[in-house]
Amino acid sequence: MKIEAIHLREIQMPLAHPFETSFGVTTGRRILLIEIEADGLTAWGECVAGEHPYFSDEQVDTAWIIMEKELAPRLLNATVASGRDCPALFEQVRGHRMAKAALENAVWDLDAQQQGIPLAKLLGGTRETIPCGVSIGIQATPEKLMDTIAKELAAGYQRIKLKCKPGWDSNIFAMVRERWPDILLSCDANSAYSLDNPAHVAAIESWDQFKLLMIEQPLWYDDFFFHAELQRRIKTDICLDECIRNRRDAIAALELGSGRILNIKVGRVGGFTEAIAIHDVAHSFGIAVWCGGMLETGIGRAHNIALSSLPNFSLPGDVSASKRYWAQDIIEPEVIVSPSGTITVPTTPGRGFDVQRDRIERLTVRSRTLRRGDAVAG
Ligand code: OSB
Ligand code: MG
Repeated sequence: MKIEAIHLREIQMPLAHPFETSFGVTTGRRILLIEIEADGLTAWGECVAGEHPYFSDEQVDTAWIIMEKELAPRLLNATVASGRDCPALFEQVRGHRMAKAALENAVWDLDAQQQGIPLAKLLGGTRETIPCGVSIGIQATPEKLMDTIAKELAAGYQRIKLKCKPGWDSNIFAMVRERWPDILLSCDANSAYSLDNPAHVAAIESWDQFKLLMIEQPLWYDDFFFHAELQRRIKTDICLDECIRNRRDAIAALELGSGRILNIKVGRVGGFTEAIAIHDVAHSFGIAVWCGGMLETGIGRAHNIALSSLPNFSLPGDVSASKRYWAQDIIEPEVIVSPSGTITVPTTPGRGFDVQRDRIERLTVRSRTLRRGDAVAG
């Protein structure tokens, strides 16, 4: 494949509901979309970098610059046989994995279209449907949270994940467990706790009573060692999110015993090639994985659905219906979840959801096109 043009654009979309985590509140998203053109086809990628460098060190504006100045020119000067060629092409650039993933994933999308097969198949997917959970942000009151959980369970979601932080944790879990003793329930701290704080350690140790499916990234975002110490002290499985950047991290963490479940986010790990490699590492350790979410539009969501169809994505992911996030999504059809809490993996060529180009145009606040021939990297 010779990519002829790469279009970068930023769209802005208000979230249907504000999303609060231990690191802050998000009310609207600034989202970078990538469109690539080759041989009469167009394919899309979504950059999951946030508005601020709070979840990871990347952010929308850094991702834009790195894509524009470094990554897109490299792709436009190369011939690639598949998305698997992108990591080597981008290797000189350190980090910036969310920026790399947006471009690499668009190449996979293009490859699937050219071959006339579903993206899920191209990635090695085997599932016809994927199990879905929801990630529920910190709410203004416990009553609001209870109402939200009731609504999501009624919609069919198979697992409830609660964002937590000191002060919005043990009391909340107790209340939820009292009303729903048996649901699949997990929590995500986004690194809000420290082993240096005895009150934090005592709190986490007390959570075994709540029979949580997992505790996601309780400690530092870049740590394996202290998560292993914590995992030895509790029965509940620790799930790692932020600290797993690549397959070597996955091996290090699983060898150390830092956790017993992995959340794979294709943006966080730099693209589908690395996501598949981490999936395979986890499988070789007998560890289950699930697909995380980053408040994506339908384009990133379609890519997450395809990835979730791989065999070792055996736990419900944070891949939920479009309407949980957006009054109106930018794809057609929107992503819907069945009453039994599943999403059907598309069987049509490529990502399986069309983009609503007019709507994307209207939401665009800046755009830039780079073409083969006039692009120089660095
Ligand atoms: O840690 O999984 C996370 C959203 C933004 C940043 C980090 C996380 C999340 C979520 C939301 O939990 C998942 C989703 O529904 O997209
Ligand atoms: Mg997380």
